[in-house]
Amino acid sequence: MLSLIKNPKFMVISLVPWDENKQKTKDYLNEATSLIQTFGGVVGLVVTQNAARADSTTYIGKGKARELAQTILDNDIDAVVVNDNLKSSQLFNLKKLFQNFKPDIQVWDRTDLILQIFGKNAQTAEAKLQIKLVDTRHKGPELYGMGQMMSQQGGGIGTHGGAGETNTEIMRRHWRHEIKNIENQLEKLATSKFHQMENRNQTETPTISIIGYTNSGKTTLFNLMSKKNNLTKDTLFVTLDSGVGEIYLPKIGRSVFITDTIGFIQNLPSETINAFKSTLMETLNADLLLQVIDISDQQLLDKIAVVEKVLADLKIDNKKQIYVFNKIDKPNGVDKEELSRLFSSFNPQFISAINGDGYSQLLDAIQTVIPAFTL
Ligand SMILES: Nc1nc2c(ncn2[C@@H]2O[C@H](COP(=O)(O)OP(=O)(O)O)[C@@H](O)[C@H]2O)c(=O)[nH]1
Ligand SMILES: [Mg+2]
Repeated sequence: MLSLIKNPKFMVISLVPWDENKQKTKDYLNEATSLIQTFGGVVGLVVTQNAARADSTTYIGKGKARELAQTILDNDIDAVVVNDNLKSSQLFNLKKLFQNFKPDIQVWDRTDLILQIFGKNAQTAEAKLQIKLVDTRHKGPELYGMGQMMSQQGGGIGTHGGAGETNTEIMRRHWRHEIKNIENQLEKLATSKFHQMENRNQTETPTISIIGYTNSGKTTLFNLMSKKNNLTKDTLFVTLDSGVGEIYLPKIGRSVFITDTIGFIQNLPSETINAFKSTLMETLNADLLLQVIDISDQQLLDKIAVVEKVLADLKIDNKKQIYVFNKIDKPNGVDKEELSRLFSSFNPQFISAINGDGYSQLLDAIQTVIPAFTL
């Protein structure tokens, strides 16, 4: 299994439609890189393919796929991420083609990558089941395709598909049964989970969770705060096992725990939203949320709205929050005065997690919030 390999090396494949603007493509690729790093992998190679539309059978076209299969071998790639949501037949065909060259190659689309990240972070039975449910649904048509293949092979000797149809039916039935089974287990778990979080002992060490979109700088801020500066941006094996730190706050004379979280993801595939919520939920048993926002991101208002919506859905929108506008060292940021005015009730802070600007003000802000809800 891939998660056992240290620093698995990834190839990212991205299809660039002719009419797509360059910045959008770049953002999407940056996000893929960030996601792969969150998984614990290294991006070894990025391949972009200009095409008007995706190939219906292999997504990138058979010729290109053969060429890339050789590239995979030459560069010792462990896993391929196609940075899009593919039809499961496209993914299946591409995987088969690559596996002819390298049998143990992993081939994921964007949904698979996201599920793999959730899978690494999920602790509770509920989150694990939610992930399994999406994964099973996502793979279903592929299993079904295998059934069809077997039916073609099995039905070859004058049986006109008799035995084969049975195979297909067995596969489908198994798939449906599996989904029903997971749904039943989830139903059993669904009771009172939201209330478990509320009974926190106020005398415990307070916890701060860093939330926000992928690539906003959560991990960079986490490293700055917890002084785990050995995890620089070049250290690519940043696992979330190391995602809990402790800092001492001198003005209030106490320590707090700080946790990094899986980030929000742009265009999260809709079928993964429950799995995401359930995985995120586990990390949000905190006294204070720091919402990190990339100030150079022109879509930042939309992204804040998505985060707030998810917090409201999870019924944790009553938590104390500080909005941390990050990357103020970048020249093209959104206007600070405007943001201060818009979000005055969220104690907005402006920092550069990379060079430390604004960090002491952020610490001051944290220390004015923390005592407000301890005994
Ligand atoms: N210019 C600039 N880049 C930053 C800053 N903070 C983070 N980054 C970069 O943004 C990218 C994503 O950072 P990361 O901490 O991994 O984001 P995460 O996905 O939210 O954990 C990395 O390339 C960082 O080096 C900052 O304050 N200024
Ligand atoms: Mg991160």
